[in-house]
Amino acid sequence: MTLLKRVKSLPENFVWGGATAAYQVEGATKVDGKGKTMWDDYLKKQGRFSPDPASDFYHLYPEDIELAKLYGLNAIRVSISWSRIFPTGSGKPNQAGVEYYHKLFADCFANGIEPYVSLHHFDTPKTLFDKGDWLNRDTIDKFVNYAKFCFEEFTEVNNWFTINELISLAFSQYIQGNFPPNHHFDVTSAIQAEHNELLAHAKVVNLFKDGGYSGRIGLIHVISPVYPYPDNEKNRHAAEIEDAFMNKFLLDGTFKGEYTPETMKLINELLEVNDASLKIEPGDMEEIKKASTRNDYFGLNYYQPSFVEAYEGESTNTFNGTGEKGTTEFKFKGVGKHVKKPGVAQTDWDWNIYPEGLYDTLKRISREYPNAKTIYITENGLGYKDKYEGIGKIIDDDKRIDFIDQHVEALLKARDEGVNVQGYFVWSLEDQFSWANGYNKRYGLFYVNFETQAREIKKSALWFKELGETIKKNN
Ligand code: BGP
Repeated sequence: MTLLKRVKSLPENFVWGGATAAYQVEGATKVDGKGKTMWDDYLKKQGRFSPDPASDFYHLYPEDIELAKLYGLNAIRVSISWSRIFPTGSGKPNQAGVEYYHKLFADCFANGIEPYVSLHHFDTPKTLFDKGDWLNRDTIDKFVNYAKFCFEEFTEVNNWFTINELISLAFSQYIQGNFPPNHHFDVTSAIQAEHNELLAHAKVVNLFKDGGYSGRIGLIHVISPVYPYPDNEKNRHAAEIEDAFMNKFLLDGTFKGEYTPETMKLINELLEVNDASLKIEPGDMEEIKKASTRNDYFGLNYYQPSFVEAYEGESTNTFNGTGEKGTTEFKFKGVGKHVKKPGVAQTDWDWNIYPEGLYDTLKRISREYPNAKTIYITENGLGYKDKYEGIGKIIDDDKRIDFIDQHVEALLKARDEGVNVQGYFVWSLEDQFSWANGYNKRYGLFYVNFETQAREIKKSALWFKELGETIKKNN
C-alpha cells in the first residue's frame, strides 16, 4: 500500500535530506573539552529545560545516520559547534572536537549520506557572546579564523554554509526577546547584528574563494513572506516594511552586494520611528559586494508567512514557547501587527501553515536574485506534539506527511516553472531540542524518547522513504 498522496515522484538526482543543528541534537555539552555556548548558563538560569542530553547525537550519530540511510535519505544537514573546536572561540584547537567531526563525516560518507555543514547555527561561544556576540566586530574576525581552520582541516566536506538564519538570530535576540540576551524591540542592535553577520559571511566566502578551497559555499536565510491583511494600501506598506526588515535587507546584501535604495528607504522609515540607527564602516560594502556573486548556492529555510496589518501603537509581543494555541502576540511600532488570516490553519505554536508562501518565495528569489543560483530548501517542517505509542510502535503523524507533501508539491511547481531548486531537507531528521520551546515541539522523522534515547519510527519516515526511492541517479 502506498503512502504517497499529492507528490508521486522526485526529480533525478534530487537531494533528499534531513536537517539538524549541533546544539539541538548533540547533547554532551560538557564533554571532551567543549566550551560553553551562549546558551549553557542562560538555560540553566532559566530552568525550563536542559540542552543535555538532547538527542545524544554526539554518541548516537551512527544509529541516526543508519536510520537516515534506511529511510531513503541521501543527505544530512549538520553544524559544527564552534566551541567544540575552539572552546573560547579562538586559540588552540581542541583535538577531541576535531576528531568527533571527522568521525561523523566519515560515517556519513560510509552510508552514502552527503553532509551539508554549517559553521554557525545559533551557538556563538560564550566568551564571544559575553563581549557582544555579532555586535562586536571582533567576533567577525574570530569567525573568519575558525572558518579558515575548518576549511583546512575538514577537506572531506564538499558543501559548506557559513551562517544559519542570520535574521532569526538577530530577531530572536533583539526584537522578540526569546533568545539571550532577551532584548525586546532593540531595533539598533537587531539591524546591526544583521549587517555584521552578513559581513562575516561575506568575509568567509571571499576567504574560501580566494583560498581556492574545493567544494561549494553559501549561506542560509529563512524567508518569511509578508502578506497584507486585509489587503489595502496602508497594510501593503506595513507588509513592505516588515519584508524589508525580515527578508529584503539580507537578500539584497547577500545577492546584490548592496542594500538597494528601495530597501533602505523602508529600513530608514523603520529606524526613524524606532529611534534606531545602523553603522556601516568603510570597506564593509566592498567586501559584501565582492562576495555577492561568489555564493555557489543558496540555502532557503521556509516555515511560514506573516499576515500584517498597519500598526501605530507601541511595540509589544508575547512569544508562544509552550504550544498553547492562540497565545502569540506581535505588534511592532511603525511596522505592523501580526493578524490571523481566516482560512489559514495554524500549528499549536501559532505558525501559519501556508505552502503557497514557499512557491511565492521561490518565484521571487529566482526573479529578483539571480545570483542565488542553485537553491536548496534547507529547512521546512511541522512542529507537532507527537504521541508516543510504545517501544517498536509506529507513530502516526499524518499531519506532518500532509505538511511536507504540500510544501514539496509547491517546490516542484516552482521548479517546473524554471526555478532551480535541487533539494529539500526536512526539519528535522529526528526530534531534537528546540531553543525556546524545549522538548515537546517535535519535528523529526524519527521520534526520540528523551528519557531512554530510544528512536522510534514515525509514519512520515516511511513516507519519506517511499518518495526517496523514486529518485533516479545518473551520476
Ligand atoms: C529554525 C532554526 C532551527 C529550528 C527551527 C524550528 O529557525 O534554524 O534551529 O529550531 O527553526 O524552530 P523552533 O525550534 O523554534 O520551532
